[in-house]
Amino acid sequence: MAYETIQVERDGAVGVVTLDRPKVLNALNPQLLTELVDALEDFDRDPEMRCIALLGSDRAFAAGADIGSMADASPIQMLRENTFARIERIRELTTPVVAGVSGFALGGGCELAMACDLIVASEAATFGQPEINLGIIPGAGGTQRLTRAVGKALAMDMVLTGRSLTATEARDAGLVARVTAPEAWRDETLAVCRTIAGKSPIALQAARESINAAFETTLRAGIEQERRAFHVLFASEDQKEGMRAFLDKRTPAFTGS
Ligand code: CO8
Repeated sequence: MAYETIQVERDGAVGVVTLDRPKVLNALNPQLLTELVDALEDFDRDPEMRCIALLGSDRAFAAGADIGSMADASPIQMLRENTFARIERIRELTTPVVAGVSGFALGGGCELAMACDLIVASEAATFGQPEINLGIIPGAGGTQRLTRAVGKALAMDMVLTGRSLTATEARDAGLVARVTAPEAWRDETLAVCRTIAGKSPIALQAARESINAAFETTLRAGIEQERRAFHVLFASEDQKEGMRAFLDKRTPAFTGS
């Protein structure tokens, strides 16, 4: 498939999607969001793809929704196009998605990164929800995912004042999983993806669903869901392989069956 706003490549069992609108710091317009979701869903349908890396450039992961394409929109147009709901499709993928962030992750860019399973960031990354400066609020999950990640005090500070966090601040606050040297963010993101790609895809799916449930249900219901998922994994060949390999002192070869 030929895309105009993203680049797509394969690195073994890792699908790599790179946002590619450099002139506007990867601002997210409807075309980019459509192409991005199409590419992610294509990788997700391919059983050989075990993990997906979502990357920007050194200068910007994404500086937010494309302000030029929204400035004169009417509420009905926004409602009908519902463009930003597309990033919720990431949540429905069965393949894990790791965001690799360098430079700006602002507004919709920060929301897109937060919609991924985890974030690897360059020391030179900044995370923020500056929508308040435009007379709007985050509209793609920012008030929800940011608050769950960093807590009310910091979320209020960021969303009400528009101030950004450095990568280290974002990691310390629980938004970012790993911080790398400025030149290492892409390699580290791909290394994390390759590690994930070597695990059982069935166990990965169960793990993601269970962790996501922690944000969407009660503790008791989440623990019950986790336990059911844990029990079901004993129906998989990968569970037998994983435990046999441990006992045989060899590396397991997971097949996804
Ligand atoms: N939209 C459109 N164009 C943009 C955007 C954007 N969000 N961000 C940067 N650009 C463009 C600039 O207009 C500029 O274009 P040109 O060269 O033609 O003038 C080019 O990118 C380079 O930008 P700057 O010259 O401004 O570069 P600086 O290094 O001086 O500044 C900043 C970089 C700080 C990132 C600055 O560009 C900026 O503040 N950008 C806007 C950030 C922002 O407000 N983001 C929030 C947007 S609203 C939003 O995201 C709502 C979310 C709704 C849900 C979205 C779900 C996907």
